[in-house]
Amino acid sequence: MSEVHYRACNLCEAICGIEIKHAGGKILSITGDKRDPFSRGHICPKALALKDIYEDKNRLKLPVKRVGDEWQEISWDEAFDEIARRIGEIQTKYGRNAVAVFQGNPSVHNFGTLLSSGEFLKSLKTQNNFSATSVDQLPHHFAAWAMLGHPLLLPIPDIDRTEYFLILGANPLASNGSLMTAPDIINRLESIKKRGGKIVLLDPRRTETVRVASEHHFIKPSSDVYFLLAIVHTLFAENLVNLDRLSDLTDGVEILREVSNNYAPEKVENLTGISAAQIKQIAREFAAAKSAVCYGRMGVSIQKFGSLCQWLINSINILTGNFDRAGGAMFTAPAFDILAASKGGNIFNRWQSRVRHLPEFMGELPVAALAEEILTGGDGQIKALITSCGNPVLSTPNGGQLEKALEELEFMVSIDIYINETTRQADIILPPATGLEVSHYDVVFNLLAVRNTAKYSAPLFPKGENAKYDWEILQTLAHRLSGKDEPLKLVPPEAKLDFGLQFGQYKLSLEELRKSAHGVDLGELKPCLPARLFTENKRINLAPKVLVKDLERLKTEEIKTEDFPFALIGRRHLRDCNSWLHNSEVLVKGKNRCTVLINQTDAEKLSLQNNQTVKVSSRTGAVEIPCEITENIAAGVVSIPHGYGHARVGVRLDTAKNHAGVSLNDLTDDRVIDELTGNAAFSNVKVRVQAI
Ligand SMILES: Nc1nc2c(c(=O)[nH]1)N[C@H]1C(S)=C(S)[C@@H](COP(=O)(O)OP(=O)(O)OC[C@H]3O[C@@H](n4cnc5c(=O)[nH]c(N)nc54)[C@H](O)[C@@H]3O)O[C@H]1N2
Ligand SMILES: Nc1nc2c(c(=O)[nH]1)N[C@H]1C(S)=C(S)[C@@H](COP(=O)(O)OP(=O)(O)OC[C@H]3O[C@@H](n4cnc5c(=O)[nH]c(N)nc54)[C@H](O)[C@@H]3O)O[C@H]1N2
Ligand code: SF4
Ligand SMILES: [Mo]
Repeated sequence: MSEVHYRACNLCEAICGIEIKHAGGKILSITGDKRDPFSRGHICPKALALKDIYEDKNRLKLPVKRVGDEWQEISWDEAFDEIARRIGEIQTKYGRNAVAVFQGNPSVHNFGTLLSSGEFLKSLKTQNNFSATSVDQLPHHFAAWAMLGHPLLLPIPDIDRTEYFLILGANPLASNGSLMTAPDIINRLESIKKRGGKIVLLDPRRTETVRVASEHHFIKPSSDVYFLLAIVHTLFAENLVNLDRLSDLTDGVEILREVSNNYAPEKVENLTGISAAQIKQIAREFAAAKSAVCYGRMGVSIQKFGSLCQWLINSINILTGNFDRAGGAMFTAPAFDILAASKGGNIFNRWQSRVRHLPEFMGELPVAALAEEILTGGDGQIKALITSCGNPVLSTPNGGQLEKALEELEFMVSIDIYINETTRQADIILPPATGLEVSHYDVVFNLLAVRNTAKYSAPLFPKGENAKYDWEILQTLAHRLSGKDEPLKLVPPEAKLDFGLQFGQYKLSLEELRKSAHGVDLGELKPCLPARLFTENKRINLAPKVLVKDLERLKTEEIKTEDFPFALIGRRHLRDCNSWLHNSEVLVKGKNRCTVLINQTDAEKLSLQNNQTVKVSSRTGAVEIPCEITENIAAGVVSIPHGYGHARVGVRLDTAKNHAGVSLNDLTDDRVIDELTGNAAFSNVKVRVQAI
């Protein structure tokens, strides 16, 4: 007799409802849950990987310790004892900051991890705290903090009601949406056009999302800031500015007029590759639409001017009255509100990285500084590293350098399910229970969703005998590291969740959510400003000094060199999930996806044949990779997906090794960053392409 289990898929931000048929501990099928009010039955192929992760023979089940080239299973107690002792010794000898932490992407897809990591960090008291945030969405947080007073108060495009959706540097048809939790994104986007609206997309590549767009414009990599300034310029020049309800709440409109003064569309057409006429038309249509929203994701976040871009995107929404209004950029009202107990205040540049003086933000330093902090001797040098849910060798700029740096560490611990490109260098790996063995409530992505919903999923399968959850590992480490005498008291995340739900605005409880296996709908996004602002004066700051000043950097932008004539960008594929799902056979089968895309004209100039192996080199490294000649990428631009490069010695990922590919981040540059925040600038890496 088979049974049915309902839960949310936690592999990406879309949190789709899934229906799992199972019998005797075996999964029979995974399909979309049609009764999930948010995802309405939609899933993507990645959901099937939940089965593969559960059954994966490479997945670690017990702590392992590296002895020479061998891994030995050890008990949890032994592992915790040794970690506490070694970390303690290193911090005593070299100081608190000698121990660094890197937390990766799956941390935010697991509420237990998320709600326990603060306690863990506190026990270490290190300023060398890093995460995937600084290779991703840091500029979004920065702009939200500078303008609205809180880094997590992120404006979400209300795509279910908008009439005009202007997208820069996002590919939701592959990524399923980001900082915009919107399951079934394809139908949500199609609906915009069905109701007479328009979708305009700016991307240096003709992506999967072009299929649903009304218009696509090739934009030169990293030139979005000029495009956005020209839109702002046009709004002022043509009297299209109308803040509507927010005009009494907003400061700095005149400053924005002034700073955009120099950026008439005619001045930026060569820089951006988009004609002045097109820029003006987009500005006019945007302002004239009944509702409109501008949204920019990875492509504009991971560039030299990422923070300026996110600021200007918010500004365009505000200047046209499309902020905190249906169909514009809006804010959620989550049932478990992590913002409820938080305050505003300064969270920027309270300390700096030792070597390059990169600024702290939200208690973190930019991960572009991690390798040099390990490699550069002197007081405050990093001697030990703890990674959790992360694979920075494949995910951070100049990963090859970090890989070498890890060899210099005196001690390294990884909390991870695999021996992969990063964790293979650890001394001890602590493997948590994961996926279908874990309960789920989305604390983060309900905050970033296009609709308010809530859903709790219990584990489908019990965790293995002797297994521990991530939160148990983090809380135990925190307890041991803090050296307190009182006995360890583990607090399950459910306790915190239940408390937060009951004190939340819907007065829900965990018990109620347990009864609603498909999740509960809490309605569309509602206007909430100024109440939800965190600025001291409860006003929107349209022209934060720190961002206005950063415009000065535009004048000193470097030009491309003859040595490295191509601009390298990344890409995501529907069946990839950053670096860690290539061990799933269903996801990796088919055509090789780790190729470099190159435009037809460029290929002709270099006399390349399709599928020929080429050498791509940059300041930091070189890779050999098959080329894919296409008209779907702008001339002068090439693209490689990130998250590959599994052929390294010692990696224990049997399936991934057969689809190894090369790592994009062996080419990206830790020195090329958004200098304001230190966020990695992965877009527009200067490279050379040669036939071999
Ligand atoms: N060039 C370039 N680089 C990029 C990007 C890009 O677009 N271009 N994208 C960036 C972005 S947006 C991100 S978010 C980062 C991601 O970068 P990371 O977070 O560093 O890398 P992931 O590939 O997500 O690796 C996740 C790790 O968590 C482990 N893991 C999976 N499930 C669990 C679990 O339940 N518990 C624990 N403890 N571990 C688990 C996996 O085995 C893997 O080691 O990559 C960034 N890097
Ligand atoms: N299938 C799949 N889904 C995922 C992930 C995955 O690895 N695979 N990762 C998840 C994660 S961690 C994240 S953060 C999200 C990211 O979600 P998205 O941001 O939607 O995904 P990307 O594919 O990185 O889209 C970035 C787009 O920016 C374009 N681009 C590059 N440079 C520029 C530029 O200078 N200007 C402009 N305008 N565009 C540029 C690229 O061509 C690309 O199409 O996806 C999530 N979902
Ligand atoms: S879109 Fe994301 S949440 Fe939905 S099934 Fe795919 S991976 Fe899971
Ligand atoms: Mo990400």
